[in-house]
Amino acid sequence: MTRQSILAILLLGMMHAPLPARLQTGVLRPVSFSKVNITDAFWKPKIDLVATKTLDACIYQTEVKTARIRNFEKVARNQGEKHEGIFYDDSDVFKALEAMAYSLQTHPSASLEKKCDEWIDKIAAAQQPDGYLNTYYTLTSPDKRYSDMSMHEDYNNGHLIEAAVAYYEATGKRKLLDVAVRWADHFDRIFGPGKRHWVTGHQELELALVKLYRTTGEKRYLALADWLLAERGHRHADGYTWSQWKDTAYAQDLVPVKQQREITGHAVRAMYLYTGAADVATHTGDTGYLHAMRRVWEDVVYRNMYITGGIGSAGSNEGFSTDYDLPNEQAYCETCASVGMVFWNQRMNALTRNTEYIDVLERSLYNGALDGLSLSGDRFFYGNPLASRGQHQRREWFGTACCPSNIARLVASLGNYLYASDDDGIYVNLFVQSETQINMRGNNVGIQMKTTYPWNGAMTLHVDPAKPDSFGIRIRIPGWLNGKAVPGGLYHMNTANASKMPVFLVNGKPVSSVMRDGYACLSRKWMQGDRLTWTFEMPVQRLYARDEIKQTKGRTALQRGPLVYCVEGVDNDSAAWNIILPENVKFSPVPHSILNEKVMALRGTAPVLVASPDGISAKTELRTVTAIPYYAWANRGKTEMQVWLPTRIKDLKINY
Ligand code: FUB
Ligand code: ZN
Repeated sequence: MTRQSILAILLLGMMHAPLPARLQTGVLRPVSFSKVNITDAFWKPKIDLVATKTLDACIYQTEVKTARIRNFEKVARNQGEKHEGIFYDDSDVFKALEAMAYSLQTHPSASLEKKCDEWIDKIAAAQQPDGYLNTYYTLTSPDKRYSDMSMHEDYNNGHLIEAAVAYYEATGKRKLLDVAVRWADHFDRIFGPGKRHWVTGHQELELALVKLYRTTGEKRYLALADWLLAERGHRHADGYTWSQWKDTAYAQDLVPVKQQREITGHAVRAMYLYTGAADVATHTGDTGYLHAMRRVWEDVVYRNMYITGGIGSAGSNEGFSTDYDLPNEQAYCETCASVGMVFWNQRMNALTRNTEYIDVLERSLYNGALDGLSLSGDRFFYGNPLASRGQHQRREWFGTACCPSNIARLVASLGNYLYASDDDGIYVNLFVQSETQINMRGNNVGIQMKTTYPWNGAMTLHVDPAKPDSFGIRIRIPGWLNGKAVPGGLYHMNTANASKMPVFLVNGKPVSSVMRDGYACLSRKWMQGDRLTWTFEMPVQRLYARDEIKQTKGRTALQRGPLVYCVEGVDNDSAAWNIILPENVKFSPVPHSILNEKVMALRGTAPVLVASPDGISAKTELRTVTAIPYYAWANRGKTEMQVWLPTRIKDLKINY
């Protein structure tokens, strides 16, 4: 029996599971970004910016301003020099390398490749004869290796593996891959069934090992990833100092992964864990992970996610607190956590073919994650609050610098998230102007998407099979189009009951489609040069939150297409906390510039609380209010900002 058919049987066995998705055989195959040429007016400049600015910033910080690269040099010199920085700083080197590798595929650059090779030589020189690699322990206390599961030795090298795979794919050069393989083999010799337990204090290695398995074909890596997942929830970490958190929920070690029902603890750890579990399930067909992940996903999306797709409201654990506790000004919403949402939701979509996951992915991508990167490309947000009195500012770097290279690698590899395929058809998940070729059962199909999304919903998809062929094109119908802000209804839209299904035209003639799990499926014999067109209406939508979220009570937010909006003082007479949006205030899209970024702002006339000339009382006065896409705030100096605005004067609270 083939792996495919085993997976088919396992998945069919889940037909009675409480999963809304229709489970089918196999999993979707996302089209790799290396096969997608993005020409999009929104994303292409951002991908270019990462190549020209963000990576330079990462390189400068990694090798000049901080000792991250110097630590590797010190290990290689072996002169008893001191480690500088934090024990997980190696991971930032690897994550930057991964982003550089992705960028090399879309922006070949001899100097960038030379820089990568230089770093790789230094990394390789720091690897110990037995394969061990970690600058902190090697310089500080080599005798304490693997004595504390919270110390990120495996997390760091998970990022090594991801970088190695990316660089090998970009250049065909094996040196870093060989380092990664040596480390993985070394780890595999020590940990595993019948060997030592390892309950990582920061998940990441699991998903990395699946990548290593895919690249090398070595099944041991997949088995090791599966074993690492199975280690959780059995108190194997007792006696190890990683229980510094005491609360084992922090690193999702409270119960075995397959029994998990609730989201707990540190948000980035959780996202990497579930991404790894989905990757393992993709290859093993283990439905236990899928069931658990659906339950946990519902807990995230139905009760614990911001309207921006950001997650992890509390700074104390960089993660989740209690259900519906979603403060705005104090929102933690780490950039890495939104990046993790993109990773995890893509895998869930591939496993289930359900667009709910892409709706969430799109929300996190365009809002919570993209907000982490400045319009200049060289300033970053670590946390992404939904309200500010002007105290927040993007920064050049951070002591814990996980976010800059994370957003860089996501944007550099954006093409990964647009298209997917299976044996029956092609899936269009995100709407980004681009071209690709997809192999449909041996027939090469050229795909070209034309759009100015997210500003406008008009779409043209050129479908160009090498030979006329029957297959499906499945277009994701975004949830927001039909007034469904988020799956589960944590937020709802004023257009909740309106159905805005677009009319699909092939070569100008209407064609019928069938809705399945959020996709409009168009099955037909596609001919060379076929042109599929449709338009998503993009009204300005008002959003409201469930009453359980006390911080958004009596408030409303604005969204258009996939973009969540905010009001920023710089566009509104220096203030954003005095604006009221009663139901009757209408907003219209207007072209607007934020530095060099051309956006559609939303403009309306709304009551604004202003002080009387006597300075004692205040009154409302109607003023023009401008809202901008949330991702673009905090690029023009320190200024007030709010995503959620009160609908009545009594809700103009100072604290929320
Ligand atoms: O622990 C490494 C990284 O630092 C985590 O992923 C981030 O959340 C930050 O805590
Ligand atoms: Zn981070």
